[in-house]
Amino acid sequence: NRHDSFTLWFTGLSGSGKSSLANEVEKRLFEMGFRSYILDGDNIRHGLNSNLGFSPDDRKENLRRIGEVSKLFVDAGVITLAAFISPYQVDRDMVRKMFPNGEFIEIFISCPLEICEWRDPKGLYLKARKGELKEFTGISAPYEPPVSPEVVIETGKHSISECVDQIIRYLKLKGKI
Ligand code: GGZ
Repeated sequence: NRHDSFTLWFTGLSGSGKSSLANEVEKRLFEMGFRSYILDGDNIRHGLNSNLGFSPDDRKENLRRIGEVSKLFVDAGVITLAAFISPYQVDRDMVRKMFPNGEFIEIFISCPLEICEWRDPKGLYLKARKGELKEFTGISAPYEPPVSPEVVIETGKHSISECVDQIIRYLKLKGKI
């Protein structure tokens, strides 16, 4: 039933594991017969939102558009997995309000800055420390941890497959899948 679709909103620092987890969750959903689609920096910031940067206003507009796109997918019956830092509580709340109750599931990818910085998969933290990247989340721009996320995942403490299991368990528990 297409009306049973929903958005999984992954929020967390760069390098916390949002995209990796979203990819693994998508695989599991696919195996279970659900259609889903991942929205992330690669397919949104390079296209639809290529005119936006990382100022607070641009991040807000980035997330507003992503919220609208997520709604379209949910309307089409596709589960959306949105993986964006989304550092501000007010912006996440704005997106939450676009959805009926229960259709916006906020997943806080909680991982200490030190671990994200140590992973530094793209070398961005190093650049930010050197001052070559302005307004970098966690270094020179804030990250506000979610006040009441539906799920908290600690990627620094558990394996990827344990983290995926935790999300799938939550979705089953809530009767979403
Ligand atoms: C944060 C930045 C920045 C700055 C470039 N601050 O690890 P990544 O590379 O692949 O993910 C980060 C991505 C963040 O974009 P989002 O659309 O998720 O951000 S937000 O939700 O706040 O709008 C990082 C890269 O873009 N990146 N400059 N200054 N991340």
